[in-house]
Amino acid sequence: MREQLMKIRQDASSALAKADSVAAIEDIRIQFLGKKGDLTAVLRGMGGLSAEERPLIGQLANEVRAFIEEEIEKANEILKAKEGLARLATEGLDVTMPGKPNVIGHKHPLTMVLDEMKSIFIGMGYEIAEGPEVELDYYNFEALNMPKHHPARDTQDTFYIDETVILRTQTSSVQIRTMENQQPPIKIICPGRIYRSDEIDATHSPIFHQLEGLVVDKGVTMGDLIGTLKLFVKNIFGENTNIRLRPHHFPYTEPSAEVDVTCWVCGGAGCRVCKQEGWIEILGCGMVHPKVLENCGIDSEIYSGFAFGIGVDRTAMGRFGIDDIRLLFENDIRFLNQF
Ligand code: 2NL
Repeated sequence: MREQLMKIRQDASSALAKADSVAAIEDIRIQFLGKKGDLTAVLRGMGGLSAEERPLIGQLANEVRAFIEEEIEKANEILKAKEGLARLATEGLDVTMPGKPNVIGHKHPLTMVLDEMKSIFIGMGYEIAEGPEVELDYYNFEALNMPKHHPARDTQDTFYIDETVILRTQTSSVQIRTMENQQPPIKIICPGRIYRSDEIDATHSPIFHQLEGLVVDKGVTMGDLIGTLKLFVKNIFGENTNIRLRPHHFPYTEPSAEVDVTCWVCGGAGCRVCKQEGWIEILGCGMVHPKVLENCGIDSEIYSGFAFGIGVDRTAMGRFGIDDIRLLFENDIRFLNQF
């Protein structure tokens, strides 16, 4: 029996040395230590032993069990360590691999054109003024000579927060705020996002951008306005660009004009882009209405001023040959990467 036990000890030990999985180790445990295992079978035969021998064999059997249990634990640990090493070999971090390159973006075409416009006016001594997009009806309409029910409000239908608060339809509201707070000389541009309740199509978006300009001082004339606009268009569209003023009506300027520039595609000969006209409309302007000056506490007997509003989106579309305004707002990388 002693020999049988020593053989079980030896067999278990060599079987464990060859076991290469958790399942194999578990099979060995069942084979040697299980209820129907080899060790149990030996112990069953202990009934036939003498009273002296029984405790000795019993003790030996316990030692063999303890030894095998320990060996099983060791085998499991070795296996775990081996598995860890194997995982490291396949999943490990290769620090010599090149890193993922950062994709470097660039300015949105609208921002490019807007930055260019700003720097032209800054070069002429203008300051940049900014204000809220959620605006009081007063600053957007009333102060600009457009009282409630004025027909000109129809062309600038907007989004209403409530009776008195709206999304601004032009950045003139910023200019009104500036004139309220500051006596002339005033020489500012107001770039920014504006809103109109328009149906979306290739040339209309409910959100677009404007750059308005305002100069108020003693003796400011229409000649100053025209000179300023000429300098601006030559800078942004090229030295050969000219302008043409057509009489118009805005409630906030008197006189008012719409301004065309010579077509940037054909140079005035007539083409598809300018619809054979040779001219493209890009902005509106005029001399600030005396009533608007008075609304802001500026004496219209002493001061005069000019103002203009340029569509940034339309200018960007012209400059880059973009034929659908929606492309400017969809943020499709395939489109934006072209600029
Ligand atoms: C356009 C072009 C324009 C103005 C904006 C303005 C601002 C003040 C006073 C007087 Cl504070 N005018 N801005 C003037 C003329 C045209 O925008 O096509 N607007 C519908």
